[in-house]
Amino acid sequence: MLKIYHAPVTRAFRVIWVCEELGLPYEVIPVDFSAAYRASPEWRALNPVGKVPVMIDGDMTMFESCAMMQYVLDRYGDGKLQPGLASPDYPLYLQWCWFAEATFSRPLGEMTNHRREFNPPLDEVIAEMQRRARLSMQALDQALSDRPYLLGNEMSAADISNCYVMRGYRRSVSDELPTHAQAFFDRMTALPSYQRTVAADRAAVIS
Ligand SMILES: N[C@@H](CCC(=O)N[C@@H](CS)C(=O)NCC(=O)O)C(=O)O
Repeated sequence: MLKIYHAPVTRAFRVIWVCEELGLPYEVIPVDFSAAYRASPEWRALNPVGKVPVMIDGDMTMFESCAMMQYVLDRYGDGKLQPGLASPDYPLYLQWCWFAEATFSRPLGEMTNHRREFNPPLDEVIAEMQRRARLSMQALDQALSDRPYLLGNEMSAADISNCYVMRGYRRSVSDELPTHAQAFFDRMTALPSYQRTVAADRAAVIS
């Protein structure tokens, strides 16, 4: 069974959601998110840069949440939640999957790191990161202006991945989303798989 090392609200949320949507069994292993534990040799052996998450499948260990998502889809997804290589939607799928982590998530993560490392945080750094995050949100809003999901009528893992980042945007930038992005967020978070993911995420606490 897939073992997903996770701390509440962090990035394995998207991997758990994909598993829930596929009906795939998985086990969540709560991780101590303290800087001290993440710097420990034990955790660094699993994630050499001391970040969360990590996933183990048999004798395979990997980090990077979007790579995990793609691994799960390719190995266990049976063609669900992603277009095939020959589909005209395939490049768009890659674009939005990479966008979620490489572009949209980036200023949000920098804001979190900055707040953690600098006390008080520099207002101009936070304002610049919010500006960048807003630009990404506008790009998503525009893309969703004529379609329910990023690729059209079919939901894909690109939607799951970006919706996860929208949660962070609501916490760190604004809980008011532009019209189409809000409709998308409402549609995605009404899914039973989302509700089950929220429950699994909340339960990922060290006992
Ligand atoms: N690109 C990585 C980013 C991992 C990441 O930044 N994880 C956050 C939690 S969501 C973390 O561990 N932050 C602690 C830090 O960067 O010091 C992924 O998608 O897995």
